[in-house]
Amino acid sequence: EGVQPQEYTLIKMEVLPPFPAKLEPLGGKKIFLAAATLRPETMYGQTNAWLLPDGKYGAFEINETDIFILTERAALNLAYQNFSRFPQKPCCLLALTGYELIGLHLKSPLSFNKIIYALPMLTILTDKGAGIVTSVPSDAPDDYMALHDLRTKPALRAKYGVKDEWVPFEIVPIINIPEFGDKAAGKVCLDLKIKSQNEKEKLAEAKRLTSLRIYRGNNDCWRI
Ligand code: A2H
Repeated sequence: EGVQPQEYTLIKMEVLPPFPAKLEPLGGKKIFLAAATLRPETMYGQTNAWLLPDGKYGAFEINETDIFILTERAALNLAYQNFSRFPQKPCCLLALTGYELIGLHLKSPLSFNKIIYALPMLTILTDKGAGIVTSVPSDAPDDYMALHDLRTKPALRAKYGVKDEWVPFEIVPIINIPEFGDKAAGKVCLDLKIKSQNEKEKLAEAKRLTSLRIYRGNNDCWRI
């Protein structure tokens, strides 16, 4: 099998004040966390963003007005698609760690909650997408379990300095899949008795089950 490019949709989530001291040098421009997704139609159900605490990120100048926070690798890929201040050259204004970004207040265009927060997910790969993930716990098993871990493990919240009020209170249902209901990820994770975000194999099966979709011709469900 040859290597094929993977096409993602990039979701821009605007960083809102209060800005952490670390981001102050960037003042004046719009700053976004940028997340890569295969499921842009689920953005109505987004409840937070995920990043890797130990991940290396940068604030990259994209054009006159916008700065994107993502991995260097993603910035390079964007630079080759005309998304960089300088053609084919990422322009990094500031190096950042995921840890420094936890708790950022974000505004996402379609999300039900006006403000959502950047939270830690420990299974993020920094060589995929943007290294930042938009969280849709209604439909994405990884997101559901990472949220479950944060909600049920005070020690995990303490380790990463996550305030209780940053953890989304409710899952926002958006798609009804007849066999699984409108919180398909949670239902499948429960059925498979998945205990944490680290259960890689079971989560792969949960993702397989929740992505077997057929288009039903009404707004209940798309199963493709
Ligand atoms: B998907 P593929 Cl609702 N590390 O978006 C880990 N996971 C990452 C990532 C990274 N660096 N970058 C993107 N992803 C996630 C929405 C979604 C996604 C739903 C349901 C399933 C689903 C909301 N999260 O993905 O390896 C992102 O999560 C199921 C696989 O390129 C992205 O789409 O196939 C998906 O993985 C890209 O995975």
